[in-house]
Amino acid sequence: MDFYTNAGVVPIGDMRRTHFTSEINPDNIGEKVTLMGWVHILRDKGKLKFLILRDERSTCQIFIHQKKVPAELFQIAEQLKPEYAVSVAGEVVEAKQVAAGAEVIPTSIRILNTAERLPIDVVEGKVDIDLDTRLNFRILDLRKPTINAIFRIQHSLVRFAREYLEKHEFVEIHTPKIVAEATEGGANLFEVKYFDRPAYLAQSPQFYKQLMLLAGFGRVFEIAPVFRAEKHNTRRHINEYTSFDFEMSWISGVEDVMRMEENMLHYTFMKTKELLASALETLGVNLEVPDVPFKRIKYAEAIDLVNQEGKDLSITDDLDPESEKILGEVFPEKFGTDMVFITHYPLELRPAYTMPSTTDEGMTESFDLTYKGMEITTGGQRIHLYDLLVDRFKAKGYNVDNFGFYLEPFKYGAPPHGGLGLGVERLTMQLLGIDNIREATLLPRDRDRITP
Ligand code: AMO
Repeated sequence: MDFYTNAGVVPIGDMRRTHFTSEINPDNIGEKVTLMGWVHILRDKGKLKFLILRDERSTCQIFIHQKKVPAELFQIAEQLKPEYAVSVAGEVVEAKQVAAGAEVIPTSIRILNTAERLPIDVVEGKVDIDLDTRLNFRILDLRKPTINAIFRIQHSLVRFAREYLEKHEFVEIHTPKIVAEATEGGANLFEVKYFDRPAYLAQSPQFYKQLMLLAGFGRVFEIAPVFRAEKHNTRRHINEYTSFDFEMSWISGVEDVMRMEENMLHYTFMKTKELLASALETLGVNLEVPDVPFKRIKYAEAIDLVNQEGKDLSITDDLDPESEKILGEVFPEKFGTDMVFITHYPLELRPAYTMPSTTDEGMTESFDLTYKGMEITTGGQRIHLYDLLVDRFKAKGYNVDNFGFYLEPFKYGAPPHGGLGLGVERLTMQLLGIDNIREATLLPRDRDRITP
């Protein structure tokens, strides 16, 4: 078949994009430009056609007046349909009636590819479609500027958090995702068939990031997928998420870890606010940058606060989603902030590797960071002393023989250390005020979904 026999479809070897749609403004009036993008909206008024062309940056109006363009071009314009991929060459002219203040009068339009009738709208706000249908057609869904903007913000969050850590001597590492043991407890582990023995998908890079400190790296970080066999579909859990982990040696206590995180997030928020202003505007989000230091309260105080609001939790109970929500309302009222560290969790609620507290009996040198009423980070000081570590593993009921690869290296001068794991999707959803974590996940994996 000849790919180029469709009317208007021609080879593209002789054309180059010169501008993004976002660059069509009064500064460029009189310039000859070539744009490439999708037919976002086509307002057809017979002899006058207004083509809104969309590319990865923005949109731009192409004004096609039958009397002012070649007949052949007008014929091509008549064939255009939503989401056709096109290139448009023409001249920038002033257009006071459009937001950009300029539009393009085309001298040539080429159809680079046609599009079938769309199963979901790519133009915002036309019809409300349910999330499940949108996720079925996620690739088209992501073409919507407001959906696309979520992931530009997510990229910015990861980019500047990474930048901050790199400035502070952290080394990026890549650790195995096929592992022999659970790091966070056995309940939500995915088993995989690994040749003739069982293996698991990593729930966290926990053991390996710690071991890399024992290997002499000083400070490490990793941004990678982790897997949790969560049994329930909730708005805050997915089965594969992106974990932003860091781990640092030679700390004098868990405070050092919290300080690193709050400064990292402050930097990340500031940079995102400054450099992604237009994506934030597309999403209608006014990003408030929390002051540093973030507020800190102890777990016992958090339990008191939720109990004052009518709950009946004991110190060893987990903060359930309802309690987190209560705290999300109480924190701004009481402390004037929605970014709060909760510290000193009880031993019962923390994994075996967590350093017991020397000041608060039965508690740990650990923390969660809550943002707008949701946990976004867990972290803490780790046990670096071999004997204590083995005791804690036994106390949690583990067979220490299975953890030799992790425990053994602690015999050889492990440095005091600590670190944290931050959920990238949760950070994104809370920052943007998104209700369901799937919206902040490019291609979500949940109990019912493993495609697209
Ligand atoms: P934890 O299990 O609390 O700690 O996870 C750390 C952070 O990961 C995010 N998160 C999730 N996000 C989406 N879907 C899920 N199912 C999900 N589960 C967790 C949350 C959470 O705060 N190894 C420790 C971290 C550490 O101490 O370094 C750990 O994994 O944002």
